[in-house]
Amino acid sequence: MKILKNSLLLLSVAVLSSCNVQKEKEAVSLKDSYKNDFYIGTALSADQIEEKNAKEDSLIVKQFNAITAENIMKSMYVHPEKDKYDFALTDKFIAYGKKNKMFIHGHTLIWHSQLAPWMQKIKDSTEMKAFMKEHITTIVSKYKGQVDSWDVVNEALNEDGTLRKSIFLDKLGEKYLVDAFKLAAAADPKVDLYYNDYNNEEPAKRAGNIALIKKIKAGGGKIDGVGIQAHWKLAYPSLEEIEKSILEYSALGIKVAFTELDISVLPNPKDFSGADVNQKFEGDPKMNPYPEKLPDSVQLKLAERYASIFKLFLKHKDKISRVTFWGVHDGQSWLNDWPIKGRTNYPLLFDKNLQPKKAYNSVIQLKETKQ
Ligand code: 9MR
Repeated sequence: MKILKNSLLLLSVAVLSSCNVQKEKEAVSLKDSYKNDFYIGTALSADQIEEKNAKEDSLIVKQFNAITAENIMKSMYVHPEKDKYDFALTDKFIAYGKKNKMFIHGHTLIWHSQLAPWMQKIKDSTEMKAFMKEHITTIVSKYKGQVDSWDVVNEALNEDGTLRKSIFLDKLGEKYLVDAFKLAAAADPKVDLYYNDYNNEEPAKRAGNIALIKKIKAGGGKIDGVGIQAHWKLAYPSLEEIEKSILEYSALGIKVAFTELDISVLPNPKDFSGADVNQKFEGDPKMNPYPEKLPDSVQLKLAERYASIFKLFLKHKDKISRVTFWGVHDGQSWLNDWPIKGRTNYPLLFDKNLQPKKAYNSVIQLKETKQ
């Protein structure tokens, strides 16, 4: 009888503890695992902001504590006509972030791309100056104290580190950069202000970016951080260049954020010599090798790549404010349609069915083994 009682006891202890392990597993999330390190963010589509899919919504709320709007805050949507702003979706975005106690990042104020057609017709410096002042002041003031950080200027640099010949540079000269930061700071003195770009971990562009940040500071602009977009590949950029970037940017006394992280696993047209991007490759099976499923071997490579990147981020967590993924799950990624339309890419931590991938486990495990 006693033996039976003891074995029953042992059995129930075992069942209970395996339930606990299961519960713990379910409770684990990116945002909780990294809560003492940096924010873990995601970019939201319009549908996600409107909570159209309950499953996606619970995944977002469970895993992430920072949000960026993937598109709806860009000029063409928010300021479609000279005298008309459309804040319907941006208001919802802010409300969503507040409701879920998330860090809210504003993307983006001054960007040459996704401009409204009327903006592209701005003809001289007077008009451009007036536009910048009105646009930045209106948007930043409206969300003063609600948006936590802004991308004030996005993608102003060429790959060689020189200034991109954008409509802003064309009409105003390089002073537009410091002016943009001054205008944003005047509208909300407490919000964090960022310069955001891609490939700015590469040496030449990084040097240009550092010079730019110094100029903004020297000109009296307030700049609090640099956004490294981090649209990366399995093999590029090297961890060395990423680490150098973290160190060199933070030596300027600013925060470093990784703002649009994703890792493409597909071949790049540029890998094929003499290749023109686009059309030519559409529908070419060689360029879309995994239309149904990512092979385990590549899944593993992606997991290893993510683990090594997050290991580096953790090493420098005192310098990193936020790591944001460019999308919630693979199904919504812009990389399914760029640089070639209609491919199936696998760049994020959750698959198109919202299931965590090996890469998710590797990022979580890094914290479990560390603590
Ligand atoms: O992910 C965005 C995609 O849905 C848009 O069509 C595209 C338009 O330019 O912008 C994408 O987001 C970009 C971001 O705003 C700035 N950095 C590069 C991102 C990927 O292109």
